[in-house]
Amino acid sequence: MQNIYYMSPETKKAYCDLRALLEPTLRAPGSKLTESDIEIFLVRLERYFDDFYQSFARLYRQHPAFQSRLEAIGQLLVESYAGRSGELRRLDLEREITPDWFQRETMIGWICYVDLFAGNLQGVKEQVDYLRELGVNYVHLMPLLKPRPGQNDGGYAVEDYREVNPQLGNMEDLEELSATLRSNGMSLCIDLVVNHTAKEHEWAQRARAGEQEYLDYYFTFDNRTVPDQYEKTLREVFPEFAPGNFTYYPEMAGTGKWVWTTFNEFQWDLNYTNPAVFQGMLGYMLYLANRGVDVLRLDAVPFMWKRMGTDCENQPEVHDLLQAFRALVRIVSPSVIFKAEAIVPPYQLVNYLGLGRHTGKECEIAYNNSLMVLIWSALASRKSNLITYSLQHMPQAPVGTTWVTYVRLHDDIGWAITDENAGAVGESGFFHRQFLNQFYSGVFPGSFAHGEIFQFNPRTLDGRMSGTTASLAGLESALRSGDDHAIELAIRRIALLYSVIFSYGGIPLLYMGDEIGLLNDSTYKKDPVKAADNRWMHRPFMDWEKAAKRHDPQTVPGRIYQKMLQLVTARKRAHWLHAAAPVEALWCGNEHVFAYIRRHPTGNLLALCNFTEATQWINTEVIWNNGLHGVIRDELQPDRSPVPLEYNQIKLEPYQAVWLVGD
Ligand code: OTU
Repeated sequence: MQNIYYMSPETKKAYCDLRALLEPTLRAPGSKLTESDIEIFLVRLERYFDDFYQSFARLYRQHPAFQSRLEAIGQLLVESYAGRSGELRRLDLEREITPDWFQRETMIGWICYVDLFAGNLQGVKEQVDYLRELGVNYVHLMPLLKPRPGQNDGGYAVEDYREVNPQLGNMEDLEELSATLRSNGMSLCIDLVVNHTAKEHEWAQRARAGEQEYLDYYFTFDNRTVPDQYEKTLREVFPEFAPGNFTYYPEMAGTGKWVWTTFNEFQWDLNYTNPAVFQGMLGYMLYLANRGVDVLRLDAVPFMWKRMGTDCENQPEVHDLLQAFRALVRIVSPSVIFKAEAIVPPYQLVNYLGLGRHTGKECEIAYNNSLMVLIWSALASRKSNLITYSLQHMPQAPVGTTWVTYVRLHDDIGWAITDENAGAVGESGFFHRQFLNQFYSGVFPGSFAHGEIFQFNPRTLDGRMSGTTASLAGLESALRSGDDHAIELAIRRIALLYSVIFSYGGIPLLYMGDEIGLLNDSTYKKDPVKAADNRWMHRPFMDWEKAAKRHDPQTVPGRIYQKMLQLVTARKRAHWLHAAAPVEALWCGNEHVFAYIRRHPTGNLLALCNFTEATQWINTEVIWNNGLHGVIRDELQPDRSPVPLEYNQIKLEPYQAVWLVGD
């Protein structure tokens, strides 16, 4: 032992015991591992053991199977390490010496559904040139593991984690695609649904058949007594199509059981108080890592631990689960990173990047849903007060982590604006959220938006929003009216929102079709599997006819596409946008302009964003007071020409964004 890493006596003993147990397996006759492979494994085991053990023991020390699970997990690590390809092991080493690979300003993300974009995995491979042209180097393919038949919540109800959805291809296709992406400098992100399985998953089927071992994989109850107690403090994620959080199965285990189903009836919440569930999910993680997946998007992580009397979200144990998983996957495949899907209030969100005793030990990246909600809020209200105040009061992403920033995704927009933040800028949180729903569903007088409310809850009057970026930003109504000015404004709004997520900090995600302004798609209503869920309106098929116009600046898709390329080019050369440069939202003296600064040792970058359809002026003090000097240039302009500062004012055209830097 190198004595670099501190371990308590208990941990050290557990480490030495496990190591002694694993060494013979590592060196077993027939093992493909060379002496140097084994050394690398053992160095990593030593490095990450404490991270793992602290959390694992906290969660399971009292469990009768604690020791046997610990040993089985050790064996699983060795087996997975031995099964990792030479190419992936090389990538592990490369990323170990470049741990900021996902924090770099060159990162550009892309998300799509395999079938909607290109039919199947083979089709995606054939479209790699399209992604290259856009400058993409991080590709998130929406759920592609084998889902249950029929309704499957867009693939978030997985029947088999070791199989690909047969409609999209098979595991070999996925491995081939990941290799193709890798050779093009692109990483692959896929969804791993960690909170629940489909009720058709093998574990669930065996639970339904009454096998006690598998009943313990889920939360099952004989009657409503305990579920009713939990329900008192639980929220409903899908109040319209899946009210309540428990489902009754009359035939189950012979007697009938209530099962915990936070989401749809067919999505069964896993019971992580059982270490067998932990080990099972770890097996899936390592399996997928070895197929060449670079980023695991951990779906619905906040719900992974339940505690009576709480909303059963964001419980402290969730962070121990993530830390334990994180450490183990780092031992086998350190090139793989975790993305937390936690759509929770800002003060909870940062925890998923690891705070306090979890610092540096949890997810590397997490969705910044606060930023997403706030840009849409600013666009509707034409005011920067709420976004500025809220972001100022949101903690920075900790060192070594970063956000995933986005304008739109496959989900609805939930108006995660806290009453405290709204109150601080003189708004009522409740009424502002109501306003946003009215605005984006097009009901509010003068609204440019075309969206629909998702999951209206008559009890709380809460509702969320569906619609594509372009439709919510006014392109759909502008095209219908044929008004050129309105079309121009809508295009500028799209570019404005994307300019924020390209520069605020984190990996910007381009949602498929936003680069050519795809509008809401109503064809989902004809598909019985999708019809009830209006989130499909913003999950359109790729429109290759529109895409064919992307190089023609006379067309609407061409105008949007050129602006996207401009953002991509500007971001990739802007070293200020590396995630290590802290970001700070600023007051700039004009309440219609959202301002933020990226602080970099070589000088700062100041972004100014006009959230209105009118010209805005800002006093140049904001430039000089924030560490910019000399000739001021706009990094967003292809020629970076000096910005005229007439009468000590900076002029912003309608919906214009600038990224200012000094000499
Ligand atoms: C996720 O979203 C997925 O993104 C959804 O598409 C799925 O339907 C869902 O999980 C179930 O698998 O509530 O409205 O804090 O907000 O997990 C979307 C996390 C959701 C949840 C999030 C969930």
